[in-house]
Amino acid sequence: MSVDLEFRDGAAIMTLNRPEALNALSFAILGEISRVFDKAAASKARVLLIRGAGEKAFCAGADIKELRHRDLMAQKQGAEFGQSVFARLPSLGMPSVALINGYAFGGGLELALACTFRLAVEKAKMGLPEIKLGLIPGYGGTQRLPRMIGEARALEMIMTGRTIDASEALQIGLVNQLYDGDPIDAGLRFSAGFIGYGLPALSFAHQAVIRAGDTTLKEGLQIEADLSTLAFQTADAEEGMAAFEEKRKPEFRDA
Ligand code: CO8
Repeated sequence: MSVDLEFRDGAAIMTLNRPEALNALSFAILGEISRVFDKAAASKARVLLIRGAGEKAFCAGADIKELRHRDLMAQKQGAEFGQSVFARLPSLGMPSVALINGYAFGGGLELALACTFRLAVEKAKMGLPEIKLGLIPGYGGTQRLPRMIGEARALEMIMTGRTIDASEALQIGLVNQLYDGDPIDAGLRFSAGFIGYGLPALSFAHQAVIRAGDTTLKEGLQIEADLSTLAFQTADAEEGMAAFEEKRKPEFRDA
């Protein structure tokens, strides 16, 4: 049982490595995920790819066997802990991509929802089945899913616990793309679409879009104006605009 981290071609690759329990998220694993986030953030990686070990699952959710017989405060702290770990993703300083190679249920789907992007294999199955356990999502699902796919569809998924397949997930905008073959290769291919741009601008774009979900249009436009102004202050912006005028390829330096 571990969370592994390796680096390849500019990517930090985090693997939930507990295939015997379909990579279920014990509280210890949540702690390990947070430590891996620290290491990825301190590295020179330009994207974080997240995958599950084994053939069957990305992650089957919170470790159900750990959730029983805990008092009220422990349950609340458990939800807040998981939420706080996943909430770190948008401010890691690099985009993140969930590679959904099989089941992504409950907390596993909630981890994927907190990533910048999601790719899935054709056979992937996704859902928030907590209602079947007498529960509701606790790691951000009730908040991020409606922002991503709309309230009616999110309520249907949450209140019926229905499992959806990859093609439906693609159709409703829950995943960005389907892939086949090696997940890391697929993640790297997808990341090639943005990995060469400056990390500050990528981060500002991500922050502006994420924060839109927390606020009014008026305030959101102010956030956009502020972050756009901040982007102008970077050396990368100067380089990007100079390169346009000089008809050459820009060389961004993340500064
Ligand atoms: N937790 C613990 N163990 C799990 C989990 C899980 N979520 N999912 C699977 N496992 C274990 C099984 O117990 C089994 O172990 P064992 O061999 O020791 O019995 C092993 O993984 C393989 O699982 P299955 O034999 O069930 O494999 P199948 O291919 O038959 O079925 C499924 C796969 C459909 C994914 C099935 O395992 C399943 O339904 N799993 C549970 C999915 C689920 O309900 N997830 C939501 C969990 S709740 C949640 O995420 C709430 C988050 C917020 C909590 C906040 C509070 C702190």
